[in-house]
Amino acid sequence: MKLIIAIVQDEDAARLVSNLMNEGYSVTKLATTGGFLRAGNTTLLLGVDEEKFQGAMDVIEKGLQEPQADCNFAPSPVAGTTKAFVPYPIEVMVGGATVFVLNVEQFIKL
Ligand code: 2BA
Repeated sequence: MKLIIAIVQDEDAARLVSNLMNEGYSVTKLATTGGFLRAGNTTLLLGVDEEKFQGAMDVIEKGLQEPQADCNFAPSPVAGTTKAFVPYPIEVMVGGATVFVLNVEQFIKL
C-alpha cells in the first residue's frame, strides 16, 4: 500500500475530492498553509493499494489547473524581530500539485 500526500491549490481541492470519491478512492482533506507564501492550500491524504496507485495519480493530475505564473506577496520578517512580517511582491508558479508518495508499513482500522 502507498500513502499519497498531495498538496494542491484550494481552488482545485473540492473538484479533486469529488473526482477521487467518484472513482472509489478514500481521501482525507486537510486545510494547510504553505511555509513560503503563508497562504492557505489543501493537503489530500490517500491510502491506496499498489494496483490502484497509478489510477489515483491520474485522477489527481487530470483534476489540476495548469500551473501559471502569479504575483503573490511573500512575507519577509522585519529585521530584528521574528514577529512582524512585511509582504513583498514575488512572481511564483501557482497551480499543479506537490506530491509525496510513501510506502505504508501497516494500515490498521480499530
Ligand atoms: P508555499 O511554501 O507557500 O510555496 C508556494 C510557492 O512559492 C511554491 O510552489 C513555489 O513556486 C514558490 N516558492 C516556495 N519556496 C520558495 C522560495 N524559497 N523561493 C522562491 N519561491 C518559492 P510549489 O513548489 O508548487 O509548492 C506549493 C506548496 O507545496 C508550498 O507552498 C508548500 O505548502 C508545499 N511544498 C512544496 N514543496 C514542499 C516540500 N519539499 N516539503 C513540504 N511542502 C512542500
